[in-house]
Amino acid sequence: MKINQSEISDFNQKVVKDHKENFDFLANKLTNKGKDVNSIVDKLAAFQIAIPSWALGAGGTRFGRFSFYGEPTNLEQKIEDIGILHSLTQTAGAVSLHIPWDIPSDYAAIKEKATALNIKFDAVNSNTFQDQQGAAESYKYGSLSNTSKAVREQAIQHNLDVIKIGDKLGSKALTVWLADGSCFPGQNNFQTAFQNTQDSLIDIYKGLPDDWKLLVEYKPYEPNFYSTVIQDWGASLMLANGCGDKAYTLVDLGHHLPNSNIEQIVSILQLKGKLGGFHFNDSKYGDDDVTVGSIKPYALFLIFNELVYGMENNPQNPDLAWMIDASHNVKDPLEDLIQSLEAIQEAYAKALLIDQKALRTAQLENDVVKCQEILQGAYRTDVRPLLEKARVNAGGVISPIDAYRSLGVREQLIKERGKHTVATGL
Ligand code: PSV
Ligand code: MN
Repeated sequence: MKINQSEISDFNQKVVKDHKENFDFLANKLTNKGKDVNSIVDKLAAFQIAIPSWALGAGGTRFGRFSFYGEPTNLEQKIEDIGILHSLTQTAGAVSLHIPWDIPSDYAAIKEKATALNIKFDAVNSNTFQDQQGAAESYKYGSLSNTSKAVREQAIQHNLDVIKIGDKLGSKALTVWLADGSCFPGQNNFQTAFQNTQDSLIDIYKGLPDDWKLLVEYKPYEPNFYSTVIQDWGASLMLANGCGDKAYTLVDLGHHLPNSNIEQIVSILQLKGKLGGFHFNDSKYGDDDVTVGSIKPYALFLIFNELVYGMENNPQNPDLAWMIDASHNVKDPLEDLIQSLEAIQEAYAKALLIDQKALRTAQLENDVVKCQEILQGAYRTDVRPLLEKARVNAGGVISPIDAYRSLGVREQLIKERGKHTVATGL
């Protein structure tokens, strides 16, 4: 299924009057405060977020999975789904492949499909947290950190293969997330596990094309519950530094212990030029992977405040690979992704409204109350008309969820694909 431009214009026609009134009202207010509204709208339109290839089907928990009708069954259909998201929102212009879940069978055809839908191939993700059918070695006791050289070599080779796959598609980064760790005290020698991981990552790094990045993701626990080899940003940064200039830390919002100050982590990594990628989701307890902004939108805004500061003041930090890393059991995955995309853009827009100069002055004067007023003043602004404008300018719809429903997208997908289809992934 493909949404065409006339369906988008017909939909927009119905709601454009409301949008215009709301936008003009907000644009006037912001202009009076000295904001350059057009430049904010342009920045929003330029901000593209990759959709992971595994998030288009219904997510699951370790207790079960309830499938959703009309799920995509192959990579072509997954790209089509991202095409739908992108034509509605104009913010999902990239896909992040998880290998081996989504190895293209026909590279030329998949590239052609993606190009036609204006979708780029962002970071590719390796998977050494599951055993693959027919594999000689098992990752039960770890992959890049394993005490067995044969297991480490298999895991290294897998990552090198993933780079090759990504290279054929135009990707420029490899994301490595390891489940490696231990479930019981005494099970692992921490130093050996860490050193093995470093050595393995260096071997992978050696196979990285010159214009690629290696993104090292961290996570404190799960699936291992006593220790994880790359447990936090410090471990990730040490490993990245041990590899070289093209290796960076990747922050996933759900990969922190409760109450961690993620905005501070993000800020310091940018200062050091070492923040390479970002996975969006939200959580209440752990790595819950629920819709972005559904639980802690203010925390997301504070993180974006630091990201915006870094993007404007830290030329030593490269452009980031942005990806949504969320999926669960109860929503239509496409509606869920639309909500996540909207929440990301909203937090970004609010962060762009922060008067950085006034904030800096208030900080220098230790005017704590003023600092809070500046942040919360931006946060309390309803920026949705700016998002609508950015979408319309780029050829998208004013309100994506409403359009998705009124165009009957899911019904159409069920008609095309059938009810009982299952997507690859977790
Ligand atoms: C691990 O929890 C993670 O965040 C990694 O990014 C994986 O690639 C992804 O989720 C999918 O399992
Ligand atoms: Mn992640």
